[in-house]
Amino acid sequence: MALPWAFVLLPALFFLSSSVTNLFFSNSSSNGSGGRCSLCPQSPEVSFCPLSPEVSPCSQSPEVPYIVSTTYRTAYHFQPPRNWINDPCGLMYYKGIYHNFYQYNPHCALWCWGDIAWGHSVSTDLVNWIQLEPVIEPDNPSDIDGCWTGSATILSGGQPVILYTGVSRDNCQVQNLLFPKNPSDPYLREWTKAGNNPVIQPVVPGLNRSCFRDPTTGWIGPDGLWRIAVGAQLYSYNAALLYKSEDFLSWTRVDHPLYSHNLSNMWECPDFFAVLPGNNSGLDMSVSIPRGAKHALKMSVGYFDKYLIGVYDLKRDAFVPDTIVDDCRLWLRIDYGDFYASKSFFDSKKGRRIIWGWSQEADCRSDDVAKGWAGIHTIPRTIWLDSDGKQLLQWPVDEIESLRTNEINHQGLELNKGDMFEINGVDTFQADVEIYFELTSINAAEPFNPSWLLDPEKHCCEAGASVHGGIGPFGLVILASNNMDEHTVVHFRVYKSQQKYMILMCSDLRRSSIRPSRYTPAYGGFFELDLAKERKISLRTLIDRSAVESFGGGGRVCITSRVYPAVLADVGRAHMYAFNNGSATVRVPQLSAWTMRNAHVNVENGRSAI
Ligand code: DQQ
Repeated sequence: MALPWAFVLLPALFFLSSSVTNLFFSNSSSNGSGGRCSLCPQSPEVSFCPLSPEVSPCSQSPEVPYIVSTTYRTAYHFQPPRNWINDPCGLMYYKGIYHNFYQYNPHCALWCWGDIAWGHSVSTDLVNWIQLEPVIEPDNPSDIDGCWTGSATILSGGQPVILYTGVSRDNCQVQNLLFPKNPSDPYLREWTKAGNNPVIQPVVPGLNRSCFRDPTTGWIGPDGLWRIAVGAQLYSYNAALLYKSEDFLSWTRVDHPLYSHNLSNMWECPDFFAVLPGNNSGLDMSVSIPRGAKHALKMSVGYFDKYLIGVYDLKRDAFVPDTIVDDCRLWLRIDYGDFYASKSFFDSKKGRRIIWGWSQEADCRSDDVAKGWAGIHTIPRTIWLDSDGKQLLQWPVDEIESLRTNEINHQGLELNKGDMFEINGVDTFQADVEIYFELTSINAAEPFNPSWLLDPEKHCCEAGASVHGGIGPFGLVILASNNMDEHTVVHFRVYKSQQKYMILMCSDLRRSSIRPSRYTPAYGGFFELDLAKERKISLRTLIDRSAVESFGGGGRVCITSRVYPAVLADVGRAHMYAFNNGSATVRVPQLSAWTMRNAHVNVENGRSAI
């Protein structure tokens, strides 16, 4: 049985070279009974469907000491100066400005029934942001209990509009429309709620009217009319319901959904977009889509953002997945970690599609109140379809590289079983690390068991970094204290499945903090790689204090994690290592790392800058 693990560094005993040391794994702290693994995965506290109207409104967050509110605050991820955020809503590029609208509680650091408004920030580079006034707050019968998630669409004449879910009394969810008061203002500071709101009511046979929300960005359908999809739970199935309109004002439901499924939980925050296999240029859904394009349908379900690849069948006006997989546990995920409610948009400035999601805190609500803030958005990622047409790839937008400084490089390292190579010279709490692992042989790959695909988190618990394998585990140990009682591991393991190779990537948080009551699972996902052709597996990890975003295999598996190491608060210094604990030697032909500077993210009073 795989035991919970702890490793202790004994450099004097296993010293190999000036910088590569041997890794000594100890399970002495294990209780041998599954220990922390039995807690993995745990459910985070916040659950959204159905939302309970009994959640009481919260009071103003108390004044907290500066140190508490800043220790785990990210330095280059998107978050407002204070209070709660969740889903990214209407993202768009308009008149030279990027806009991020988001679910926001202007009153405190908790999600509270009746409080949720739309925050608004603007940027010229997707890195530095200025916070503006919230654009909408609940003040109307059609959104009196909350202005929930929605999307922006730029209409054919260039005019932006927003559709969002309003929660009216008794948790009845409806769709509302917003217009900018002054479309010539590139900052779009003020918006007006349409007089005829709600423009879509929950009147569908069998619809649960408390599970009818999160309209997508509009696209042009086969008849030249606008289409949107809305996430819905009906008595016997879950769906992205389809609506059409000529003018975006009056909407008719199409008599069949865009797509539906009878097993999974409610589909929140659907997203529907076109992609070209092997081409990282984005496609604009409000113009005609070229031949050969495929479509991706993403839905936020359970605790993950899942997606299907298929085609938009113009005759049937419906999404048809390339492969029907009944068990939605097997659906691919945009991110295998703490990442939810993502939304993508077409960036007309650079001709790419960008996606980002919400990463919620994994500490306690009382910590959030003490910090005075909760929730971040991930780094915006370019998203496109792999050349095999089967899976989406993601990579942090290039703009984020403008924050890189103090570059360090290593070439030609060799990591034998048990080796650790310390990466020095960068700020280990704010870093961007890119590393290639080259396999010296693929013969030692262990057999793959397809049942692992059903629960990759469980397999990451069982096959942790201390469990020796054939090829792997190898990867990065980050945010490590001197005696290793705290550390986070991002690692790979290679398996052979008939003629192909399956790579497991884990982001193991089980030892990420000695503080109690954090949510510390081992996240994981699998991807396929043709190792007979390409022997290198890449890993890029962005570390930003309490946020760790990792991209494996060129963006095939992405895992976002939230960590709260005591070493960050108490010591202010941590270690970072490349390691190998598999029997096959792994080469590192290239390792680059940078310190990441602070971005200018929604600094308070920033709005005076425009
Ligand atoms: N968050 C919003 C809902 C959405 C959920 C409420 C997903 O509209 O379904 O804040 O995180």
